[in-house]
Amino acid sequence: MHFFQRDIETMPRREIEAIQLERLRHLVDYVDRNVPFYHKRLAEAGVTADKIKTLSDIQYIPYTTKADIRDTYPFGLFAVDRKKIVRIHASSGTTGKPTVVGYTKRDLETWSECVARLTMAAGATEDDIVQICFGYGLFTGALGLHYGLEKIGATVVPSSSGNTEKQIMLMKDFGTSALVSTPSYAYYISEVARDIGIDPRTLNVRLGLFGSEGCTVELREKIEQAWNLFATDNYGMSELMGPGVSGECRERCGMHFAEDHFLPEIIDPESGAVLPRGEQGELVVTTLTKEGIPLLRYRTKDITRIHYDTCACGRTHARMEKPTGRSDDMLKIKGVNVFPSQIESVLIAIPQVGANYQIVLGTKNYMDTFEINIEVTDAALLDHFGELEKLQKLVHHKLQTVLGLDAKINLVQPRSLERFQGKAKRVIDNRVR
Ligand code: DLL
Repeated sequence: MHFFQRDIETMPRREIEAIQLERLRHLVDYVDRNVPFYHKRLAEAGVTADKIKTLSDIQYIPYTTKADIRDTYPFGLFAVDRKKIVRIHASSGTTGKPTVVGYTKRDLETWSECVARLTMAAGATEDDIVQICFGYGLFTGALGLHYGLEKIGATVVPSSSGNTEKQIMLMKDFGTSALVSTPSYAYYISEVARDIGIDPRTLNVRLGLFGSEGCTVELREKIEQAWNLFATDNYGMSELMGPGVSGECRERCGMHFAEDHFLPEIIDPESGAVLPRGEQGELVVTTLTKEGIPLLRYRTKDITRIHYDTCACGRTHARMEKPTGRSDDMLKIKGVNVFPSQIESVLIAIPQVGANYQIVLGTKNYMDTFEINIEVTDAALLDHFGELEKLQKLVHHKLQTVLGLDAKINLVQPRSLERFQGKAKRVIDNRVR
């Protein structure tokens, strides 16, 4: 069993909790002094660092939401001078603007340590050649795994996503032994390999480091059989850091939190009340050590449960179950976060189409398909092929700019989509996982 930081990862619970308390108190003071938004929030709630005497006193601190990050776009929640920020990442927001996060040099160091821990817990070593098939860019997945894996001494192949046949060629030629991707892309690569006459089991890939989207036990088994590999899951989100928040060890009985850096809580998503240990609810996380954009009690919207007993691997850090869903309407399509409201605001700004639309998601070759049916405002348009094609291209382009995703656009007759008495059901999710 390999550990990246054995002493920390196997530390007795009361020591973990002592570190968390000390860091929490420091954090409250830090954001109070450095982030005007938190200064105001904490003052309104009457919270100061010396009021935090035990970990449960965290309950007096108000929650932070994605809307708070959006309202302070782009750098309003940063706690350091912009000069100290050495990297920016971003993920989708609920409106056209992304959710922006910034890292100091120390944040990048912590990030790679957290990722190093989870990759070693999953079984990666310096002997591995690891192909990273996440898209490199503002998305945290690729660069996050990249630096963590370099830290453990693995050989990193930053092949990015797409161009699947080339990915397979590199795997074969380089002897890639571990694969970083979404679970659905991992399965898709195996299908393409078969199509071009290569049995993926004959490739050398023995370990899967999957994350960024959910994966059922059934899909995991399919992937393992297709590749003859050991599949592990890891969880994270851009606002908290990216990957590195939690990850599975070889026991695969939950994803170990990096509890010295992240303090998790579970709350009732409706009432906001903190739930007793072991209950299922929305995950709320406080970043204990971040300098660039520290967050107090961030509502992740992911629904899960946390276990605190020591794992058979020896790690004492709490384990979170695979999220079963979300308490908001965010969709993960082809690994990209999409809010229906983003689509709506694009469509509303185009006069030739109405605000009536329907998002249809499906599965083809184990990958997501993404179509949007949109009513045009003037039926006459449907008889003019040239005009229709122009409009289709315009809608496609505008959505691509905002979402970073290709959607198949179907323009349909006015009033042809279903109408709803109550809350509109705009998403039809036929995906099989
Ligand atoms: O997906 C960070 C990441 C990259 C994690 C690579 C692991 C590997 P975001 O794009 O901000 O960040 O999306 C965060 O994705 O709130 C969950 O809803 C979902 N998610 C992430 N990991 C998992 C997972 C990255 N292992 C959102 N299982 C989160 C289920 C996941 N859902």
